[in-house]
Amino acid sequence: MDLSATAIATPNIALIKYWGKEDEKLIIPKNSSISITLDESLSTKTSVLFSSSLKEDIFYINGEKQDLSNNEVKERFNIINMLRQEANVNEHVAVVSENNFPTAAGLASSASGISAMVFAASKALSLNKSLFELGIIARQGSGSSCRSLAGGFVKWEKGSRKDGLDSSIRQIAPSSHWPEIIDIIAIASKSKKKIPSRSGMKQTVETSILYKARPEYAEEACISMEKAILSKDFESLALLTMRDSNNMHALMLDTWPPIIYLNQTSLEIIGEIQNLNQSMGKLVAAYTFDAGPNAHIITTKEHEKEIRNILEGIDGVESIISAGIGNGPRLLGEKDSIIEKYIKL
Ligand code: 2P0
Repeated sequence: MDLSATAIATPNIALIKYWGKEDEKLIIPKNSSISITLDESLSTKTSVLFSSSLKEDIFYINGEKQDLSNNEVKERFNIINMLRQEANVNEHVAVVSENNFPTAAGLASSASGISAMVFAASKALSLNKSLFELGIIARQGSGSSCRSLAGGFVKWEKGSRKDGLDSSIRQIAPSSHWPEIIDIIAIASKSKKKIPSRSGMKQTVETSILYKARPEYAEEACISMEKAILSKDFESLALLTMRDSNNMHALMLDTWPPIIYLNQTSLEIIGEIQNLNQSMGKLVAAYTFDAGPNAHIITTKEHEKEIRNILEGIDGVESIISAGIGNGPRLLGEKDSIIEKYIKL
């Protein structure tokens, strides 16, 4: 019996970040986080096939066969086993995934990849799961991926249960609530990051002196951010976003040995966005950086041209991608399957 599905999912950009785990194994975060799910300007397409004609589990990302005996890959892929067990399916699985943007360059490819995989696998297995339930599974593959399961503005609640069953997502508002918002991404390096987020955040929690203050502050920042989103208060959103990015990167620097993701280009972008806001007499744009040097400039459509011009003039900006707010994952048809592109059945 063949069970298959193909889905598209997109990355999310966190305005209030996740950087530290309460439970390493279950991936329960130290604090809640809030993000915007991006539209399909950046996307991951994933096909999943459970079939008795497969002799082993197979996993491809961008045409590269993944080593399922590698611990990191195994940990992430385990979410397929969770779903397979729940559906009482014993067949082997093929998972094939393609990104239309650089993998592991701080553009959250794991978030769109894992959310597309969970979404497609649950559909292939006809598991009728709510977003909240899917979020609990996706979170265990990669924390931030759960936020890509819903569109618009999304909160990942840290929850309070030891088993993590209340640590999942809630949509604050759909994309239609504030469609003017965009994310202008300045690629400041396409190379793979040196320190993976997973080990980086562990090091920060273990060694940073300043980290102790983060969980409480970030929880409050989430409450303020939700209010700013619901009332479409851009200046509050911008201030909270920039301060949270600064906070996280300060903690990274305070980690021992220090973790530095920002480069000279990133710092220049911070300065230019500060200059722009100052010259406008109000906050019209906010910078935020994940585990990499690429800048995400959160702004509204009316400022896109001006900000692109500024970014184009900065040394080291390799390319610029604009993305709007997206609607979350969607299912594609059978003819869109990419399984046979890489696997002979
Ligand atoms: C975020 N990042 O909130 C933060 C900001 C990077 C910086 O979530 O260990 O790949 O798989 O749960 O989700 C990246 O970490 O880490 C991340 P795991 P994940 O978007």
